[in-house]
Amino acid sequence: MTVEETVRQTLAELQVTGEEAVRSAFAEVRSAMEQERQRIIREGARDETERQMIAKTMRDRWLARKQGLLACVDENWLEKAPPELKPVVGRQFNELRRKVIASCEVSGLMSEIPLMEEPAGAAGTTASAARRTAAPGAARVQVTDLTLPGYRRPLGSLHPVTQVQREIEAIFLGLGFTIETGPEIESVYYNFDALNIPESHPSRDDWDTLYIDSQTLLRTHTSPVQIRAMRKHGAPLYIIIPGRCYRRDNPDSTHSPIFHQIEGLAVDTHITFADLKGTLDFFARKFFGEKTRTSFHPSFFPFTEPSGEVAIGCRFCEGKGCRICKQSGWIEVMGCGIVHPDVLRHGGIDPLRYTGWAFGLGVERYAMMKYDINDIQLFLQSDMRFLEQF
Ligand code: FA5
Repeated sequence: MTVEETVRQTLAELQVTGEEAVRSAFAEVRSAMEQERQRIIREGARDETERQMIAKTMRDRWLARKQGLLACVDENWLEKAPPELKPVVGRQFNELRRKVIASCEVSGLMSEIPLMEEPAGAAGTTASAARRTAAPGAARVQVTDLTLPGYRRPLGSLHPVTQVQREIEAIFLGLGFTIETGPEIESVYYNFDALNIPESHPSRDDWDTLYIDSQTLLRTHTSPVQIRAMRKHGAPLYIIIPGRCYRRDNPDSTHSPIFHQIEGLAVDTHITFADLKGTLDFFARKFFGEKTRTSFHPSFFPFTEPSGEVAIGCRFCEGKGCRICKQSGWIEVMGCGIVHPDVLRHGGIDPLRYTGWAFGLGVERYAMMKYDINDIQLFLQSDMRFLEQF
């Protein structure tokens, strides 16, 4: 029975009823695939076009979604396996799939299939003419046909979130800030305690934070790197901290469980709220356009005192009030404030000598504003129709 005939029948029809029989049925399929692969490598190809065709045929024969041999194994063996054999069939299927994917990948196969040509002695004839006239059984050597066109690989581009992150970084680098990074798997101490976030704060709840164990979590913001950087570098300090953050937020058009933030931190002698306002106003005009107006509203973060929210004049209605700004004329773009003295202390910096300001913004939300994107989920879906626009 050929491998096609075998995989078009169910295990019951093949009278495979025990675990050992399942293993040997899969071993036969693996060996059939390996033999085919060895055969096409042994036979080689006459030219680049034929080599590509042989590799693609092998890939499609085994991996085509509908009629490929692997799809048949899935449909007839795995899906129709009796419940008691499901675990072993599942394991065997995964192993087979890994093997087939690795063995039938087109570029890998092509690199193994040799080009079969006559010896270099056939001077004066073209490669194909020489092949036609060559005596059967003449020695075959591998020749690369340099006249064939090369492979065209489509050019990629940076993800829109990375583009916006780099744009924001460039503005602050221009102001003399440097970039600092920190771990995404963070301790409860750095993520909450050192930032003055009390045990009772709702953000520490299991429903808001993804814990790894009771003392370790996926960081919910980039603020813990404030403490790490203060301890590492001391003051004065002018840094921005880009990075991925995680929250147990249900995905919707403006929330994603994985998103990016950029944190800013300036610590020096005589830093005041005026420095914060001046810097963030400059940043907003650079990023959103010179005519952008900013507004600072009081807010609360445990790690800054006083705390604020920065809003920019709505670019869609020019401050008149619309659906996007919820008729307020303003769109909130970041949280900020003067670094709490306790946070400086946790960072090993004397709050009587130094003061500081900090801010934190969501990069996806900036990309959404910049490119007029109405659903944050698009950033993570890897849909080429979306990504190709950037
Ligand atoms: C914070 O995370 C503070 N650490 C920011 C900060 C730093 C304030 C320094 C003061 C000083 P907040 O929870 O508001 O704040 O998050 C900041 C930004 O992250 C939000 O404005 C939003 O743009 C973005 N963000 C938060 N949660 C999500 C989410 N689930 N999906 C996408 N973006 C999010």
